[in-house]
Order: sequence, then structure tokens, then C-alpha cells
Amino acid sequence: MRYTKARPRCLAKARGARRSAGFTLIELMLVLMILAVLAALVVPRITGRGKEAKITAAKQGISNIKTALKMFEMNCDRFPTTEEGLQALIQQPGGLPGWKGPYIEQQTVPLDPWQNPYQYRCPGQHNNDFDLYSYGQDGQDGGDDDITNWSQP
Ligand SMILES: [Ca+2]
Repeated sequence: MRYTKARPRCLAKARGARRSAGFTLIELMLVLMILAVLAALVVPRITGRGKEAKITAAKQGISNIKTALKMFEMNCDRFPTTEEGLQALIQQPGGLPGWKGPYIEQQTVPLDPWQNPYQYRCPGQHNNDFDLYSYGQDGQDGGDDDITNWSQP
């Protein structure tokens, strides 16, 4: 009798202890799951937005340099050569007549949003006048991420 009386109490105690431990575990797991779901929802949006913003900034950068190059062309009757590069927008290349720069406000040629130089080619391989592009996120020539002044397939 003593045994049967004591046993349920023990069981009840054990069950109670197990239950509260179980609840804590479930609560923890719930919190972790909620955090994981939130992270899965929010983080890609933030990083996605950051990437989008950089792409937009690169397009804007290319557009600004294009404007400067067109002003250069109006004054000098040609675009800078590949060798002269975008530096020709800041420093007069070898006493070039008509040069009225600097054509961009910065002291140095601006870098793309990934801190790489914008690439410039004149004459262009894709355009008649010049090719101007950013290597994009991967920092390397080519790939889907390049941002160019020509339309890509
Ligand atoms: Ca690239």
C-alpha cells in the first residue's frame, strides 16, 4: 500500500518536473523558430535592398560619367582614348586643345559602389563611341552582374 501510495506522488512530481522542462524547451524552440522565420523574412530583404541600391548607384555613376564624357567631347571634339582613360576628365591629357575640365567635381575618378574603378574603352566594343561599365558585385569582368552603358542580352 505504501508503495502504491508513494508511487503516484513520485510520478506526479516527475511528470510535473518533466512538464515544466518540456514547456521551457517548447518555448525556447518557439522563440528560436520565430527568430528564424523573422531572419529568413527580413535579412534577404535588407541585403536585397542593399544590392539593389548599389546597382542603382552604379547606374547613376555611369550616367554621371557619361555626361562628363559628353562635355569633354563637346570641348575636345573627341572622347578620351582608352589610354587616357577617365582620368582625362580631371587632368588635361597632353595639352589637348579645347579641354575645359575638370568635368567631374571629385579630385579622383569616382569608384563604383563596390570600390572598383569604372571600366572605360574608346572606341567601344559594344558602342560606337565608348564602353563604360562596372564589374558589378563580383568585381570581375563579365557575368550577369556587370552594369554597362550598352544593352545586354
Ligand atoms: Ca562582373
